[in-house]
Amino acid sequence: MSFSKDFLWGTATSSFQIEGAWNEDGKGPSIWDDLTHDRLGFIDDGGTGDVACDHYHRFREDIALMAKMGIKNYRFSISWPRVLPNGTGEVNEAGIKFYSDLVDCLLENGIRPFCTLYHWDLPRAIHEMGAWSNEKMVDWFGEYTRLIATRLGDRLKDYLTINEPQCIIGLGYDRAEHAPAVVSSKRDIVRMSHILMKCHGRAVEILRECVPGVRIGYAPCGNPMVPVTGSAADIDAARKAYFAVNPEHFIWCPAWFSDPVVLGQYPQDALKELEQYLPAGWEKDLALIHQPLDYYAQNIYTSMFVRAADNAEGYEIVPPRIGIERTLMGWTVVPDSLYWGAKFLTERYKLPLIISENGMSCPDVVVDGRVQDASRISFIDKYISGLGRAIDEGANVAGYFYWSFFDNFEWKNGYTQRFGLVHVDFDTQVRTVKDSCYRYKEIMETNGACLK
Ligand code: GCO
Repeated sequence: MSFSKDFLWGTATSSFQIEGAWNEDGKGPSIWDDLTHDRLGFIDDGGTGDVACDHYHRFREDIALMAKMGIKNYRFSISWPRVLPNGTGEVNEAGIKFYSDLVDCLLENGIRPFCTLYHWDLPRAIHEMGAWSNEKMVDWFGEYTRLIATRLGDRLKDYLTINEPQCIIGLGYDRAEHAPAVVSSKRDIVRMSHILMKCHGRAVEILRECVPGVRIGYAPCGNPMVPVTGSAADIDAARKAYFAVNPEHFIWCPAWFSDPVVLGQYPQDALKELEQYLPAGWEKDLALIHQPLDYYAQNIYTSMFVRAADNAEGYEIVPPRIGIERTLMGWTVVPDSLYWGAKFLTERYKLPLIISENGMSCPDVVVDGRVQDASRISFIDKYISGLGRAIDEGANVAGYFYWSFFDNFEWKNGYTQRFGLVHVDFDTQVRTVKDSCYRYKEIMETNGACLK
């Protein structure tokens, strides 16, 4: 399999899911602190981010372990309220020092840092001022970005602006399954999406202004559509289904959040129904939203199946076959997800693609000091092989980041889901390297050749 020699093999995490130290050294509260503390019964096991993996205190050991396991690229996120406790204004120097030390430590260990600016831990103060509903959000996000760029940009060159806008807006303000867990009108949701994309654009402008040699991406999600057969008709149907914007589920359609950012226009099928909700003068914002990017990142875990159909859409969704393998989350294991995702996304967006998350949760247990997670090994092997095939057939893929380096706080599911390559005992904070981590090390070291 022909992964290029500078292919970016890595792992990913996010601040709220691993750091803990939720109120230490001047950090301000985030909407996830508030949700997990205030809404009894909301999180499956009552978990909070108060301690999580205690990474704030253990980052040096954690990074040493990463280095030992052959990780060369690491995607983490910055907690906005840790560096700006009130969202804007006064800077928390201790928070900046934490991320500065983290970046130094990564570089000393030969690991290239990739920073996600926003992975969901919004400062409470910003929430109270209206967040994505308020046009001023663009300035607040800009101020935060400028702080990171000016303080860390001498060493930190790789940035992803916003993680999964679909989940931020769709789970946070529509389905109310994630913080701040409020239900909003369709009009508000459309406007929030638009402001969010402006925040992305503003961040890109500021990063380019402040960080020499910067490389920037954007990390939406969107499960690919996989054709049920290799026929040209089914492949066309899958492509169509993947990028169609259904006005009822528009939030979850990849084109809704990616076409404006990468192509500079809203998808036509979306505008028909949704233009009425966009703020007046939305067209002139497209210049800000549509900034040049160095790569397009996408988080991909599973897929839906599609075939050609004789109906108005020209396609239909086919249920997964009975008995299909599933992760502990219940997500179907579809090894061709990365194959089709890579093909369709590079074809449409024409940017080097980074798979910024991919992985599976399993009911892992430590037995005699070992975690034998054969199903995760099989998952990684098959998904990465699919990615390799897409590359062999011409897809421009720059990297792959396994989610996640270690078990962590899985949002509404608390600590009931284990996605890590490294097991964490949440009573003792003992880390145990899983068998899959050794396998991934081998894949990275051989640049995919061991998959043959
Ligand atoms: C997301 C996030 C991660 C999750 C991971 C597993 O996709 O929800 O980016 O924070 O933990 O995807 O669900």
